[in-house]
Amino acid sequence: MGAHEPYRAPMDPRWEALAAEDPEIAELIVAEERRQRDKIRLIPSENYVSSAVLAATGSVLTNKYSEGYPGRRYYEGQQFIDQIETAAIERAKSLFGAEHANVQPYSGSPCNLAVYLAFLNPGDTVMGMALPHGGHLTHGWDVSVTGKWFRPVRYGVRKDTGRIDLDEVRDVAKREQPKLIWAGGTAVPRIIDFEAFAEIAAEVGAVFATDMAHIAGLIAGGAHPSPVPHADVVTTTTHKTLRGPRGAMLLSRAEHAKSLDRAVFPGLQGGPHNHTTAAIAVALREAATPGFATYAHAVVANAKVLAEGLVARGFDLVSGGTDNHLILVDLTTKGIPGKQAAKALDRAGIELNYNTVPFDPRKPFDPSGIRLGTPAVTSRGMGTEEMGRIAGWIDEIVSAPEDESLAAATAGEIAEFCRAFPAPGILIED
Ligand code: DSN
Repeated sequence: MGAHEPYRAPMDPRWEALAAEDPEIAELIVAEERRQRDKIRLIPSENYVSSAVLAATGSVLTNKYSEGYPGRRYYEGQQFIDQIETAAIERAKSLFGAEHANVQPYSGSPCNLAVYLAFLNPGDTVMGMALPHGGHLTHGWDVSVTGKWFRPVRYGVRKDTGRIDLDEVRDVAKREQPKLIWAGGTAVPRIIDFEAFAEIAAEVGAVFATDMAHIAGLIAGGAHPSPVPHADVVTTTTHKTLRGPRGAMLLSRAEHAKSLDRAVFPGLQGGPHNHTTAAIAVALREAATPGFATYAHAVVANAKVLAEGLVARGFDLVSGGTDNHLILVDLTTKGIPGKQAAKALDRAGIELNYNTVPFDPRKPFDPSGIRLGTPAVTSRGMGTEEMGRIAGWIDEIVSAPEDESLAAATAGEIAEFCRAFPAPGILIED
């Protein structure tokens, strides 16, 4: 075990095998488990999956190839894999009310690429939210293949409100005639008017795609409006608010099923990751329970209270607050850059992102803001009372980012605080 901390394997023969075979990696995994236990994790795209989801991802399904789709495979031995993938598909369709689902995309970016391959030719125009305003790389940002091989045009938020300006969206769409319009993003704290986007897309004859990766769990739990009735295609990762494994899904109208399926396989991918498919199925079953709906509503309630706690302490929130799980803070008025704040908070036991804010004069690698959210803390049972405490800790550290003794004392206090809120899937005790 060398110089590392003492390692206590959980009572699981597979873990014991890992510890015996490769103690270096075993120790690092356990160290990460301990880190996830002892910190307040506020990265809005992260969560804690259940032990059931973890068990499925760590299963023998990783041994199996299954190119194709259930009933139409290029490999033998699919007796059980077909049933697993079919269960995942049916659960996805039922949970989100979709006519078609594809659960094979490896993750969010390849999932979004499948939309391009299904509907566009290279050089066609794609319209998405600008990355610094909260969009995603794959919605046509310059450095992404989607901005290099297609012609990107963009919309953003208004400077005075921090919210999407639908008049601007309509103007850009009419002027640029995109073939594909994206809604959704990675730093959007407000509800998106999916119906209005669909109307604009219909006016210009564009395909309307929504990337609901951040909010999929809130939608599943009934705590956020759904894009499914309005969009031609909806993409999502499965590991954010939805609380599944690292994977992705496409949902669409039946008319687009064939072209999307062909785009995923054989257009972009080979064999699906069957262990992920099984874990997606498990997560979707969990997401259909009343307990998940309670969680989804609590995520939003917690975010609102955390946002209010920050506003009360003089923080400048983009759009003034939140409707979902995510809060974007412009730290300019606090006189500290986002990265310095995020690093100081991490040392103090609070993990969040440094992030650009709309119209940010600073560079993306050293921006003006921080991005935080409540999915993970809600999954471990923290409620509105705890959000007030978290806002207080954030304020203390951001006000004294170089005070290392304060950071160390706060980290200890937070580790102790976290012990009262056992996290799903975290078994380590020492
Ligand atoms: N990496 C994701 C996020 O953190 O929002 C987006 O791809």
